[in-house]
Amino acid sequence: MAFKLYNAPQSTCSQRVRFVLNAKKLAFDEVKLNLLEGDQLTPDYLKLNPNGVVPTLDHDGAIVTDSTVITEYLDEVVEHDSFTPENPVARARMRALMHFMDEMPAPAVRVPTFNLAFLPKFQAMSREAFVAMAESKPLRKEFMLTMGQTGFPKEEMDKALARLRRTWERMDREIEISGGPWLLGKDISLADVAVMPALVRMYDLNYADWLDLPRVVTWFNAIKAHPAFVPTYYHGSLLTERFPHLQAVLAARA
Ligand SMILES: N[C@@H](CCC(=O)N[C@@H](CS)C(=O)NCC(=O)O)C(=O)O
Repeated sequence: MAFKLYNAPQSTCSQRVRFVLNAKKLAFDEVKLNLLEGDQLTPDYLKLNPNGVVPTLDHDGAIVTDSTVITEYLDEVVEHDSFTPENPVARARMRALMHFMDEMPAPAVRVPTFNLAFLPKFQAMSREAFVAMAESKPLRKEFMLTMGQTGFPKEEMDKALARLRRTWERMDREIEISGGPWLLGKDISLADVAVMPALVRMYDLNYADWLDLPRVVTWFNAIKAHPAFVPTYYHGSLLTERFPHLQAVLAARA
């Protein structure tokens, strides 16, 4: 079995897939795309992933897209170190949580990410170049045009942060119900993997507003201690490692 992963080091969706590959100890050829340079929008890449986003998995020539779909696919084709409960009710619960993660924290983290880390790059572009770049994005055109070159207004930031806070509270309730330490109980599942990058991102951006939720604190420590965590978050995977200007932005906010 040969796996090739088209992804980006700092991409939260890519981090989900790298975590599962690493946890299953699967060797993979990593193709790193520079999303700010538009590598995800080239005609060749769009043939693989018409959404113009990462990650994309090539498994012996079969192309699989969308991070939650890829993690489920990997767990189906490689059975060892399973992330999926056997019981169909528990499996349905896991999938419902994965949908929740895709609906709530995954889009919400984009707002602080773009405002704090990516905006300087877009501000340095001419208006024409920025609009052309936004227009070329199959999935994120409206998102980019709404952000514009001045960034999302405070109101949008506040809404995104509120959605993230509600995510941590939901995690806290799920862990309480399941008995923890993971969302579904004693075994880690794909639902944990789905939310992991949102917490890592917000921690990196100095917005870890779950410290009053001890179950979530314990969960975060547990995922950081998982053997797949360090190989997934190799140097350059955190925004503060990739964008040195962020240190000053975060210091000014503190
Ligand atoms: N639902 C997709 C979303 C993928 C996605 O939004 N990827 C981001 C990085 S995390 C991306 O490639 N963005 C490129 C862009 O905005 O042009 C998934 O989970 O794979």
